[in-house]
Amino acid sequence: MSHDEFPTDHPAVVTCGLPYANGDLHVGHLRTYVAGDALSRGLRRIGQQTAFVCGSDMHGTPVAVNAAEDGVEPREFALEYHERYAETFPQFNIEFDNYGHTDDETNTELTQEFVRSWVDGDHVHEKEIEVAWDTEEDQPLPDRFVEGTCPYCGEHARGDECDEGCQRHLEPGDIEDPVSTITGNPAQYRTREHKFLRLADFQEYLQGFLDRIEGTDNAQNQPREWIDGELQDLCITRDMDWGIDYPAGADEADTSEELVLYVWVDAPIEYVASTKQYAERVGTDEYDWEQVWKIDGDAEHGTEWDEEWTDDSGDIVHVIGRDIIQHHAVFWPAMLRGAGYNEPRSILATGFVGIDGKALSTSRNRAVWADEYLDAGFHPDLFRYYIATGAGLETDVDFSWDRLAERVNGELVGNLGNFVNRALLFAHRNYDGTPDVDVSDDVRDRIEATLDAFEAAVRNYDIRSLAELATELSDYGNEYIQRTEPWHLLDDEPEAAAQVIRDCVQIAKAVAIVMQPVLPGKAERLWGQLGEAGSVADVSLSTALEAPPETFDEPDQLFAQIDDDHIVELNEELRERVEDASDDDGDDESPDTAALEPLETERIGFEDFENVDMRVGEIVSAESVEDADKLLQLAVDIGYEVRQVVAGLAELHAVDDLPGTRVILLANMEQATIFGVESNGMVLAAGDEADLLTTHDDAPVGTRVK
Ligand code: B3M
Ligand code: ZN
Repeated sequence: MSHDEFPTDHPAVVTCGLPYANGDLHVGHLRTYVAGDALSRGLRRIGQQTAFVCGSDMHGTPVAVNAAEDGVEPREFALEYHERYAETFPQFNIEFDNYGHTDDETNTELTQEFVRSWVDGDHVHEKEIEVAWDTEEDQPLPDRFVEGTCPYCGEHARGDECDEGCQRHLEPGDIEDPVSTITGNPAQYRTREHKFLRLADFQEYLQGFLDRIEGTDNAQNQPREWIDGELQDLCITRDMDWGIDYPAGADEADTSEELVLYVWVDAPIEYVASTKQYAERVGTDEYDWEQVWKIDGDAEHGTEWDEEWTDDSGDIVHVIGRDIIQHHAVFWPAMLRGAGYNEPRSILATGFVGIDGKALSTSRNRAVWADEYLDAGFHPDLFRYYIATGAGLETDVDFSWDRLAERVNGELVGNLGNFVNRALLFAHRNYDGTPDVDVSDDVRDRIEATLDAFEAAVRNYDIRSLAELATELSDYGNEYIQRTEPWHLLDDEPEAAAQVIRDCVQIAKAVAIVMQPVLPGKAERLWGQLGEAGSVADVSLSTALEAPPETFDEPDQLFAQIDDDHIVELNEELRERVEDASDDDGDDESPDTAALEPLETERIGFEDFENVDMRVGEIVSAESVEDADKLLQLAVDIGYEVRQVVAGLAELHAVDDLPGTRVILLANMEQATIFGVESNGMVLAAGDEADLLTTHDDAPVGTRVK
């Protein structure tokens, strides 16, 4: 990794987290891939040699569990999804230079090579551990075959990750109150021999690494807490058939024969494998994958970092979802270092995507699926624009059909599309193309400023700013046309009219170039409307200042208005789907009592109840709590005072909807400090969706609930 400013004179690789080949893609997945795709297009545009690679994650229990549910072999099951993903990504203009999968030969070989290097470097050891076991089925329960309680935060968790709580990785045996997902029985523990990567060997190295990496703040800051104490060993094997075999003969112990490698061993190595496949396809003279990934020299299996290695090595940029930061910022760099590989230069961890102000939930079918979006007939670039500009990369962003229509109609149809169409139509009708005058200094300066901002946004990995450049520029163009009214100048001041139109055609050309990373399909079309030859993807940034063709045809509209009826229909479909899913869950309004918590058998006296001071309150403000995905900090007015309260509502309620909401506050709750924020009371809510308790008439704020 070098820290030279992009473009460096070394090759770079941008990777995206590998989707598990176990289900349909939805807008939550797509956010990360759009960001990775836009960044690689941006890097290329500023002259950086870049490969953009990814692949399907075929192994592990995420695939095995779902394949078993369908009664299909995991390989067959995963391959089918892999093929579907390979088709879906390009439909969103997400164009990987190589899209591989973890179950192929390149990855198998590389993965086993990595493991052998760790063994040679003495970073692997074997030990006996307790693994969860289903006694009825008489089989081990790795990872997603077991569920229980997270030992760190107490939330419901999967065997290997606290997916609903603190997002930590869990080691086999960590989970409390384990239950088999196969039979629903409480799991037993049994002793087994497993292989471990000694992460503690890399502790100091990792501290240095976290100081060096670039990218989103969450990827740099969250792991610091995780590497504070001594690092736990990482169990790299599993009792399963499906996966890459632990390399035979890598060490003396023979227990390894029945073991496969943990899915998180071979998954990130696919980043290397996919880059290698790309290089082999285009020729290693053209793209040197080893320069990107490998370190030459003696220190191959050491645990130190040497700045000198960075001089000539390539740049690795990982774009991932924020739930897998620990794997990428802690385990992965240790895995790389232990095998003599280069470290990532940057990690960009994207926030989640919500649906209509609530958390996306595939089990509740509250999701907008990739195919559904395409079937609705919308151009992929509209989604790309929406998701890239909706929030900063690491912030959660909400998707709703209403908002999509609003943003497309306002910003793409009303602003960008309107500007380029006005400019090109006027130019075509009156000058048959670009008027024969020079661009004015003001417009040249404005375009130059945009090009500088483009470079800065790419260098700062600021996808949102990058995505906003085109509409900012067209806004300027619209304002320019509006102010100068060239249609009034045509007869009396033809030179002035020609100047305005010459400028506007130039602006339209610059718009095509800067919009391309995020709106690649539409940019290509605008490029054609300008009469330009070739692809807009192939030109350099400075082409934006070169004169557009002298002649071009009459342009058509770049974007079409999304109509209300269509949106009403899509909203209705989504609502019905979510309702159907909750009916299936027994989660409707007259719930099946089996799904309810049992009634408390012990009675309390009235005095006990009197000790509980509940008040009618009103939420005055709501904001997120740093590093705590589920929490919100609320200010609740309870008449006497405004209380600061921390509540687990972040994934269930939209922050903007909360102010003004009447709630019931448990006012004499013990004070607590949660994620560093003082909480002075508790907002009452019912059920998994945090249905907030309220009043139904107008009892004033501060009234006691009795
Ligand atoms: N397959 C998907 C996830 O946990 C997982 C990513 C692997 S990246 C090397 O989001
Ligand atoms: Zn947890």
